[in-house]
Amino acid sequence: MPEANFDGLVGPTHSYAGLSYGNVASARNQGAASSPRSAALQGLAKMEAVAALGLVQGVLPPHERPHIPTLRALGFAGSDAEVLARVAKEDPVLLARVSSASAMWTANAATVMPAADTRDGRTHFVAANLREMFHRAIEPPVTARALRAIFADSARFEVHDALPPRTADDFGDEGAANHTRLTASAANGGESRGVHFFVYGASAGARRIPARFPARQTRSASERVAELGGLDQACCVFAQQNADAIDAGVFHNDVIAVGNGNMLLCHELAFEDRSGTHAALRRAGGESLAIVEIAADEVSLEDAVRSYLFNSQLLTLPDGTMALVSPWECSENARVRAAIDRVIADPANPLARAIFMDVRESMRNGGGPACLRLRVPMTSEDLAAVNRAAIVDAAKLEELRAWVMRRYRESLRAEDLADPALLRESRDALDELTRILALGSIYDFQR
Ligand code: SUG
Repeated sequence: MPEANFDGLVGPTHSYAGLSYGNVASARNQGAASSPRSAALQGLAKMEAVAALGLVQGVLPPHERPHIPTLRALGFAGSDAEVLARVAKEDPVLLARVSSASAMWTANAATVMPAADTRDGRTHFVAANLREMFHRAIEPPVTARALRAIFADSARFEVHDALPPRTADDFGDEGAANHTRLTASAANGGESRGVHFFVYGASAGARRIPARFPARQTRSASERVAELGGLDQACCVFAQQNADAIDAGVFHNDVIAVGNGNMLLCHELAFEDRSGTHAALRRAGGESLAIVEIAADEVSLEDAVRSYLFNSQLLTLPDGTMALVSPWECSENARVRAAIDRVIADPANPLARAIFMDVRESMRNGGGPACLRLRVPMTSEDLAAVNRAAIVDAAKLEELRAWVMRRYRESLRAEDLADPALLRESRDALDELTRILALGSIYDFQR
């Protein structure tokens, strides 16, 4: 069975607050009006398109925002409305931070290590601590609760809490956005054994680190994640991301490389040690691995970041061929489009087709198709143990679309985040969603 994709449903407070330093789209769109409703519908349309390819498509819920418990922990007191009024007046940036719908990018929810590869024969999820950005660092507890509500069978699944953010060493972890599982053939599901490729931006012994923007993932975090999952060292490859790429806006590895099955599609400037990284992958992955590289004179780093070519989803279809689900922006850039056509035409790799999707609301915050999904390789027995209410079919998609149309605002501006009605609307929406997805009480306001 090909791996399943769990997409993040965009939350009712989706906004553009310029919160992520080093993410050029987030900075560029700071202050623009957003459309939570369009954003959520675009996400649902992508889920529908992937499900229509014959793949298992799941959904992960948005988080409760604005997150009042964080504000109370910072000393804001009174009724919820008073807390909102005070923070809006004293610290509007903090209000934007606790209101971000950033949990939609579920590639940052966790790292997934499937049963076929782990010591105890169970699938392990390690929630990402996302400690580099305050607005994201408040996600892990609810992410872990949501994953536990969906992957509840402890005989098959274990969901670990996020790594403690700072100890003697620095454990910044951004989840699957810096982790790629490769297999010996296009078969990427839970039956195949995999090689785990961890890409970090900083490590104690790094020769170079980015000069301008933060390196969010550390090597020590990747190593702890692999250990928690119970991976054999022999099936792990650790590599440093190119510092210049981070400084050009590649804040996660999944903005410069995407791998699936026996194919890795990457930019020439993805890794600090290009040939050493390729050689290590070939040693671990074997001769069947197709490393498809895009040269800088074919697609510049700037075009890669603008189009989000490498944030396409690379999917194995039920017939064993691969498809690329790319952002619409890739089809609008002639050089990027030509590069995709070249790779499809090349018989030396399994890519057979590309599909272009409109996820512009997410793209404006630096989140493409691959950011919006968490991959979970499973066997059909694993799938039978998953909470089925979180798997989408035509009826569930219709129900979710109707829920969005009823509950989400058409447009949102920064000043709306202080509106107590928005908080109420969001909680009511999420309360209903936990019933639609049979999640139980995962939100603080429900406990
Ligand atoms: O963490 N943007 C997200 C985008 C995450 C993309 N994920 C992957 N590459 N896997 C981030 O930078 C911007 C929010 C704002 O500015 O309002 C934001 O959080």
